[in-house]
Amino acid sequence: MRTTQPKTIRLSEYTVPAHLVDTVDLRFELFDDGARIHSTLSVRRNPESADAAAPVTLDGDSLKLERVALNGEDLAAENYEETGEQLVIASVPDRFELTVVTWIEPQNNTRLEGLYKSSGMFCTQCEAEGFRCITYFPDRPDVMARYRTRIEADKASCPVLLSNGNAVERGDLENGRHFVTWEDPFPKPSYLFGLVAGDLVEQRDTFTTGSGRDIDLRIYVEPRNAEKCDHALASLKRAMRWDEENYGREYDLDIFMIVAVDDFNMGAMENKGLNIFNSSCVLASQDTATDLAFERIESIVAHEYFHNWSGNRVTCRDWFQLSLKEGFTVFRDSTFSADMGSPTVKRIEDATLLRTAQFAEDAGPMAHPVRPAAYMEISNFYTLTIYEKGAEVVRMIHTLLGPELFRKGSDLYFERHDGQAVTTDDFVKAMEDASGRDLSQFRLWYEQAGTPELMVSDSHDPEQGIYRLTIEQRIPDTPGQTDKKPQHIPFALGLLGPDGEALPLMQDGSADAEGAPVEQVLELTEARHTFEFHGLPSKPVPSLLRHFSAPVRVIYPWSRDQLVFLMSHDPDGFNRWDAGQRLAVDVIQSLVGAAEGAEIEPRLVEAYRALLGDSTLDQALVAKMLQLPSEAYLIELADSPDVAAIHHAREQVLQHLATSLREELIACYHRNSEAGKYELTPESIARRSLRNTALSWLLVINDETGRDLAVQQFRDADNMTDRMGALRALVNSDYAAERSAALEEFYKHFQDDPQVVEQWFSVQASSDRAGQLPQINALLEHSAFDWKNPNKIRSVVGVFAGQNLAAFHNPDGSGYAFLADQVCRLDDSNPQIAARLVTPLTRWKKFAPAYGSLMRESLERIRDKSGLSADLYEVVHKSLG
Ligand code: 0A1
Ligand code: ZN
Repeated sequence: MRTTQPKTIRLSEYTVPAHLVDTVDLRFELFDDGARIHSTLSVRRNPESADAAAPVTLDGDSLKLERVALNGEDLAAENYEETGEQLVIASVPDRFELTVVTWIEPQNNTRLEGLYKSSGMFCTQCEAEGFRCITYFPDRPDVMARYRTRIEADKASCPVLLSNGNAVERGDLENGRHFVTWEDPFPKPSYLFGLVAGDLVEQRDTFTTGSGRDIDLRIYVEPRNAEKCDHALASLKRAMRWDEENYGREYDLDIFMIVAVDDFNMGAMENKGLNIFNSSCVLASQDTATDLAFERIESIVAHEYFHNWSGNRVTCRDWFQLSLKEGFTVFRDSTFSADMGSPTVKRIEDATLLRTAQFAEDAGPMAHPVRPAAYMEISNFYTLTIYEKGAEVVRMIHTLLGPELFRKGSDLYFERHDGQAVTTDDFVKAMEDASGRDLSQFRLWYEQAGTPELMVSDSHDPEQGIYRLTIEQRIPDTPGQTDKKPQHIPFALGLLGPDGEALPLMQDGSADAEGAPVEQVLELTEARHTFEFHGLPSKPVPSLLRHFSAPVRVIYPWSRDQLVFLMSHDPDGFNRWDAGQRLAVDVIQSLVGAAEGAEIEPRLVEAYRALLGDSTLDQALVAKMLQLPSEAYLIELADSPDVAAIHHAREQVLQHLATSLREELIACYHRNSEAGKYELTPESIARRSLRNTALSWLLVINDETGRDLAVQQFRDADNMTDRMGALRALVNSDYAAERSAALEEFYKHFQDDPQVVEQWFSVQASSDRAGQLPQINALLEHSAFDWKNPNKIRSVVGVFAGQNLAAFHNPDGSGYAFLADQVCRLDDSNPQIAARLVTPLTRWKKFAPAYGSLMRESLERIRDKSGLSADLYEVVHKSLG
């Protein structure tokens, strides 16, 4: 058991750094058995620090210190203090040059923080606090310096040596070694430092900026992946152009590099000029990546690129401000993806993630504001709240200001703070100053945790033709926060007449219907508002919170008739989809715990029948509308959910739909299967999605025609979306022989491709047929499984606990015990991953007591593990507390 509690870091205790660093001169000597890092810093006292006599304090983690020198003179051990976490030198002049030499062992670094080895190459991950695992340094984002980095390594095993900025010198050394020196002219915090050394091939392209500068673009990969870079390169160029056109932001160095690494804790990292990517977020080919993977790669490449301005040129003052860069950058990449494809579909995807997973986080024990006030381990705060809710907050500012004023605000923000480390408040201030709007109440979105609930009620006065809409807001208590103030919420509204026509919104009785808008953004600022709409002889159907205009829950007593009506008439595509989801949720919920054979709403079947036959609607939207709400979402919506009952109810609805619509599904499959060249256009993607949904539904009812189509599609597919669609359908069916044959053949064919093997693991781990615990344990024993590789761990353990919910929540508690075992095992090698994986258990209070108490027991077992990491300590104690 961990006896010491990790220290809590508080925003209220922020003080400016006592010392600043202007330049950093690094020399990396890389060897097979370790690395020596020589670092020379030019340090000066910070005139803004209140503590004029403060010692110089540098952070370090797992370092072997070989030398400390001040202005070139070695310091004797009594002149500095080395604690486990810091190097402190008490007596220093106002300006000095500090040299530190450290020795580290990248080959034994399984935490994947700092400098480590992945598939034989050296690479770094320094956000948030990894730089201190390389050398002693004031490792905080408000210390910005200019870096010069010399890398020395064996020329045969590490022909490629990369770091931030521009390569300024290279040459050969003795003993078959060589070096390259890189210089980054832009001051940056240490978390943006990057280094790569290995045997890599490069794919090159160029981009000409709006002002006519040619930028050298390079993607570095292992030789076997050379053919999988085109999509990322094309995505990068689209992102570069988009940022110029939409934010006026040009790239600022002469070279932009991306490197793919197999072992990576997160998706990717925006190191200045040298983005490092998890291989799964950059490599793609028609044969190996699904449409979803292609879309994901485009958005992550854009995300990391956009950080060059929102994150790098303007960075965070401290880690409480993380959403300053992440929320804004997610908003930017999400708008970019919307522009590249279907905005409605992108909005549906974003809202689904938010409502399923971020709302759950906001209602759980780790709930925190977009700008947290305290943390123990910052790695635990790379959350959906910081990223996704943070992006929603920026989106709401965009909605409130409108596109022109928002652009004025972002221009002002970049201009005012270029080269600085700033706060979310500085961001909001720039938006206020540029627009003249008062966002003081809006700032509560950054300070208060929890998902606001809007209780909506309405009434109609036929005599006066007035429709009244009352909206009350309530923000639930979250850990450490009660009695919250009302927030400023943009609420987009439309009203529909009996034939589905959009009605003019007249809040004033004397207004003229002609000029009245048919959609309006109501601004909620009070706990309760009543809005009146005039000139309405009959009661309209309200279309509430269009486009999901705020990250809130809407509670309104929709009738099933109203939902069916909105599903086919709402001009807002998002709300059409939402009405379908609400109808399906209502139908499934009514079956939870109902007697076997209870009637399933015929209007749901008819609505889906209409959808399957509608070729006039955007097919990408139809494909989304056909997806039933996920089990995770149904669980999130329920109080005290009984997982088995929810799973069963959803299955019943799915089987009923598939049985009733069998003919339509087969027709839909064939209609969307016209032979044709594989394309990555929105239309082709929608077709593949529709036919694979149809296939999966047919196999849910073990339909023989469906089985034959799946077997044939699996064999003949010319792309991974179709091959995986067929495999998934078979794996989730009761056709055991076809399932095993397909799994075996798939593995045989793709066993040398780690990213495809990860998909192969996931499809099994997520399946209630192929992913029961004995099979999951067998996957962990599989020769392709690797406990050191986060992707493999996520694709089996993470997918099982996060997506195979009926199996994970097995009433005997075996799923929980399994997860606890894996988390404990991982905590010793990679605490960041362990602390992420434990998330499903932390929600124990939400579940029906029979589940909750077993979840709690597993959490307690983790709590009692000896040598618990700070990462896991924080998550486990906060969720048990
Ligand atoms: N800043 C990166 C994500 C990232 C965060 C933390 C990491 O290690 C703890 C690694 C990457 C992004 O937003 O893409
Ligand atoms: Zn980011």
